[in-house]
Amino acid sequence: MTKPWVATACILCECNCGLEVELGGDDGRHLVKLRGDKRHPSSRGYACEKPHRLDHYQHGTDRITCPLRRRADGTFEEIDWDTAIREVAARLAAIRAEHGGDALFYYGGGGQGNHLPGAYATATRKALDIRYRSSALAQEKTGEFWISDRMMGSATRADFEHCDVALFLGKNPWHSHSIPRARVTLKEIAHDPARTLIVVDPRRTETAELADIHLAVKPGTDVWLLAALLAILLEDDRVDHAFLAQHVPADELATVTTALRATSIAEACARCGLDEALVRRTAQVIGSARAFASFEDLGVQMNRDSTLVSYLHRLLIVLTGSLGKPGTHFIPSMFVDIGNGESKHTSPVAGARIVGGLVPCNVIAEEILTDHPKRYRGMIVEATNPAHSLADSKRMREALGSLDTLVVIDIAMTETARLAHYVLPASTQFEKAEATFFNFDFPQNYFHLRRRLLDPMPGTLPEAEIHARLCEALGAVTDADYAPLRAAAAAGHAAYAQAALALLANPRLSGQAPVILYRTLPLPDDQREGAVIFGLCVRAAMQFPASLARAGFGGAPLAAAVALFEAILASPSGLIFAIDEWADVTKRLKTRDRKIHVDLPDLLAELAALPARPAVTDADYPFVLTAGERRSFTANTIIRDATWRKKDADGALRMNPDDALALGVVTGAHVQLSTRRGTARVSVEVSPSMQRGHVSLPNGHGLGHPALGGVAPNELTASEDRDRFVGTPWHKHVPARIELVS
Ligand SMILES: Nc1nc2c(c(=O)[nH]1)N[C@H]1C(S)=C(S)[C@@H](COP(=O)(O)OP(=O)(O)OC[C@H]3O[C@@H](n4cnc5c(=O)[nH]c(N)nc54)[C@H](O)[C@@H]3O)O[C@H]1N2
Ligand SMILES: Nc1nc2c(c(=O)[nH]1)N[C@H]1C(S)=C(S)[C@@H](COP(=O)(O)OP(=O)(O)OC[C@H]3O[C@@H](n4cnc5c(=O)[nH]c(N)nc54)[C@H](O)[C@@H]3O)O[C@H]1N2
Ligand code: SF4
Ligand SMILES: [Mo]
Repeated sequence: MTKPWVATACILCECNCGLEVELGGDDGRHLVKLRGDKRHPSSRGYACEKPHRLDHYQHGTDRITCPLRRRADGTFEEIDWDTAIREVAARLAAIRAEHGGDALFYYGGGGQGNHLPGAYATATRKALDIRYRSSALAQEKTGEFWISDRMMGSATRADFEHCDVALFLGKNPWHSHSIPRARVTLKEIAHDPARTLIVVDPRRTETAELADIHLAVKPGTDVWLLAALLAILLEDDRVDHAFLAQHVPADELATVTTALRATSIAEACARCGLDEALVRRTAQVIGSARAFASFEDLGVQMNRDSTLVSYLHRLLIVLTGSLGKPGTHFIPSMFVDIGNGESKHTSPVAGARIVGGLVPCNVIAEEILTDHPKRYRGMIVEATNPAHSLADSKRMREALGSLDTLVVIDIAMTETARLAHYVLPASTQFEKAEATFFNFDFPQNYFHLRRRLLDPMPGTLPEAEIHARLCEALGAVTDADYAPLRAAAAAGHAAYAQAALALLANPRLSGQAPVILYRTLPLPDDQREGAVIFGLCVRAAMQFPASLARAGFGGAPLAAAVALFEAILASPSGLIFAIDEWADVTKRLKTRDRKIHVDLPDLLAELAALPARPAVTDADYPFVLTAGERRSFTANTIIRDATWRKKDADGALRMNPDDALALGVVTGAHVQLSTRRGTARVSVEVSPSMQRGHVSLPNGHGLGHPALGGVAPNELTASEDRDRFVGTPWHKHVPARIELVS
């Protein structure tokens, strides 16, 4: 029995490309055929090779279908939902009663395509007075966000479709995507003689193969390349004076210019292993671009000097005036500000800088494994697998295992769930309404509320329901609180909106808004979990009225919000919710004086100290391991079943041919790979794409019990190997040793 094509989205990377699915199989619950959805406003029919095997997610291994409670001997017993909710609420409330909400920690909230759980979890956090939290963003993007916030008051994204010069810094979008329709856009830039594609990557990646200029830096030395590029731009006077005069305070510009000119260009090029003439040509191309778009990602953000690199990269954008013009950088209208880089607090035990409300992932274990009175004692982990994905799995396991109470909300029995006191089984992303908040398009931005394709697997619940039950069990919200809105709902969305605004003005209830909306807003079953979006529509209508109006949602804020919400419900493939104007980008700078602040003294001091710093070398660990590369069939740990991979099932260690020859190994041979933190047996893939001395392992492998398919990369990483400003890990630069196995 087959059904007609239905609209949904891919959940394997942050692009969330629109898909159409044909359901079938014996029970009608299999994702039998998938294709790109032409009606999706962002992906417009595009899809890569991965979603065709999405049924491996829906029918994944290790699926859990009953709440589990850990017994004293470490095994699990099945319990009913009422018991699970009651006991979880009681145990977390007891920790709060004794030690305060600061002793509870929330981690996660969503992966690549499922961000509604995080929105509902805000109610649970509020109900438990949880202040400290984090997510995977705090092991990748917080450096960039912090720098962007200090310089511009906001994070930016770039318009690769319309640029003439594109720069990818430590990023391989051919495989990792992160920009809409990545392969189409990359090929367009590469094949147009008037446009230039620049890739900075030690490896000759698939993207680098397409590039006009591939800068194969020595691993971990991007900071030198950026310093050189900036110094050359200034020397050649290829900066955008008009832009700078308008947006950058003159005294700050003078300070920064002086600091950047101090770099010895020849020395910097030597340090990053590049020919000075090539670097000069690159600076010239960037400096004379009509529209320069750039993207830094994990190759630099999970590497040495990551925050300094983010700063220098941002200076490159600012000095070339690459903001607020088509083909350059922009600040999108967003439902949820994903790029928040504010930093006002530090973590309670390690004193680590909290950026955008997120405690650095690399200090979480430290915040638990201590007898410090402010340590975290209870934790909720939702839609993420920190025992596998965060640095130093051994230490992470020890930390998670030592908590008084660990609650995991996941669809599968993950490495983290195995350490939990309670495991709450969630419905998959095709068994509930879902959405992504990774909507970064410009000037037209989109939103897509995906409808439920399948009924929840019996025994599982969508997170919205889990959080509602937890908040009710905690007494944060009651049936009596719902009554006025249930009454108003009968009179339609406009009356409901009025009543909701009045009710949520009550400070006791405002924090419960997601749960209250979920419990009182009548929605079709296949969109129920979309209730929280109603609140976000109201916020967007207040924040971006002109952008919404241009997309057809004008008028008084409440009326605009209702119209937008109804349009979202009526658009199964997503819709354009905001239309912006390039001229408004610089008006969105959220610094107090709306200027761009380039003078960051702490980072300039770091830059000045570079030349005196010796290069990192370690005779015992002569290789640099990139632990966690994106490849054709990797998707973080979203699919736990290794058989979904059509290629590279055991996640080979890539190695340069000369290194392989020196070691006497060939493709398929096994070697022992050791770091200061761990050892693994890996198979080798000899690859001319690698530099000598540089080896790489894929991300997301080594799942399951016993591990299937490859090495879990974080068995090899250490939590203290991290950036000194924001604590992001150095996963792309792990000193390693390789030995033969008999
Ligand atoms: N197929 C696939 N796509 C994904 C994901 C996935 O798991 N699989 N995950 C998604 C997620 S969560 C993210 S955050 C993004 C990440 O996307 P990317 O950052 O593009 O992913 P990576 O492959 O981890 O790292 C990018 C590049 O960094 C390079 N690199 C290593 N060392 C250095 C260095 O010293 N300098 C420079 N300049 N480069 C270096 C590597 O060779 C690699 O090509 O991908 C997303 N897309
Ligand atoms: N060494 C090394 N480590 C890395 C990286 C690296 O490059 N190198 N990359 C890092 C990066 S950039 C990222 S973003 C992280 C990602 O790592 P994590 O933050 O751990 O995220 P995912 O792998 O996406 O985890 C998804 C989890 O959500 C569960 N899940 C799927 N659907 C649902 C659902 O609908 N509801 C619920 N409740 N759960 C669901 C899955 O079963 C899985 O356990 O990994 C990081 N770890
Ligand atoms: S680019 Fe990302 S979201 Fe789009 S189809 Fe590929 S994996 Fe899925
Ligand atoms: Mo990520």
